[in-house]
Amino acid sequence: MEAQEYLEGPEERDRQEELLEFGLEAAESIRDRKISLFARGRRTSTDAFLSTDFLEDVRDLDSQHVAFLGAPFDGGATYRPGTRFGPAALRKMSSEVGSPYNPGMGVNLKSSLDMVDLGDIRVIPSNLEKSFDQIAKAVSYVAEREVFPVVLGGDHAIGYPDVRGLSPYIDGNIGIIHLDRHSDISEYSWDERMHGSPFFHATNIPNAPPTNLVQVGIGGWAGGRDGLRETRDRNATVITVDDVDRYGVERIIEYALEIAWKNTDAVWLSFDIDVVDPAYAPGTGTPVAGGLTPREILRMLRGFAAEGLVGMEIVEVSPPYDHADITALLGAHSIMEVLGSLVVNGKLGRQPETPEKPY
Ligand SMILES: [Mn+2]
Repeated sequence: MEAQEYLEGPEERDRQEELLEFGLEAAESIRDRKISLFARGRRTSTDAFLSTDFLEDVRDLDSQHVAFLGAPFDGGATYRPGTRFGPAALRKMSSEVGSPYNPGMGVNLKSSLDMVDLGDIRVIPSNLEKSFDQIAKAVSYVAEREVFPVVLGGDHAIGYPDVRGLSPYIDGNIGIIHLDRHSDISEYSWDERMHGSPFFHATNIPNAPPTNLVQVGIGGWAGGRDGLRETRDRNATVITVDDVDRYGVERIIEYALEIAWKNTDAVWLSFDIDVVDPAYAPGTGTPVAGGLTPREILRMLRGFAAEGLVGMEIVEVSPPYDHADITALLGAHSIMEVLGSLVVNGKLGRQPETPEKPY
């Protein structure tokens, strides 16, 4: 008890107050006001995404092009958890193996984009709704500053607060391109707004109409009937893996963009890694055989980003089920593919002088 007196002296308390200011004030529903919006001091990842700068004082977010923010939350998983370690694995693989340069696309992300990593949002592991409040507030903070958010999940429950945080900062309507083997549009799973339910609640937001929701990759021996019924009743669009086989990736890109952009001012990308076949992406909680290949998904991501996006999330990367980090690697490269396409197509950052345009 004596030791505690000097170990937690005024200096320590000043530091705690400073970190609270750096990490911003938490959402209103958080009772303990010593909890900040972004985790400070206690880092959950050793590297910032793509070895970018870690922004310790979140108040310094200003005119950067891109902000990476982790949502290490897996309280929405109905069965196999582990995605709380997703942000750390994505950061690690992007920093250790990823290069910001892609000669095929003719882009160097580091010279074309000012990127920062805000670290992780302080989620409340046992409480979906409080975590939603924190995540929505964090995304709002980024969107308000017109910075492109890349949210590193976490399970797909975060899909709802991500759109909720974004929606007030879009003048008109938002379209959603949702890549997934599961439709994730039931009102509840196990009586709560878990990872099978984000798009029910997201498309209840007035400026995120379900008619602009396009779900790509749905199918296989997964998911409930409720979800598909909701999709049908709400006039959302489902494109199956069989559709991709039948019409080809190029036609699917065109069709999805047409739906997402119909009378909207912005499009949000929600990428569930389980849309990729478990042979390539085993590190996920709810794998389904017969998914897309990495080549198909990377081409699709380039195509979707070519028309511009307002932000993206990557969800369901679950390192405890991964092998040789291949799922996290694919996740990291997917994000880079989106950013590269946004740059070469003049939608974000500074274009290279002689851009190659695969799209
Ligand atoms: Mn899924």
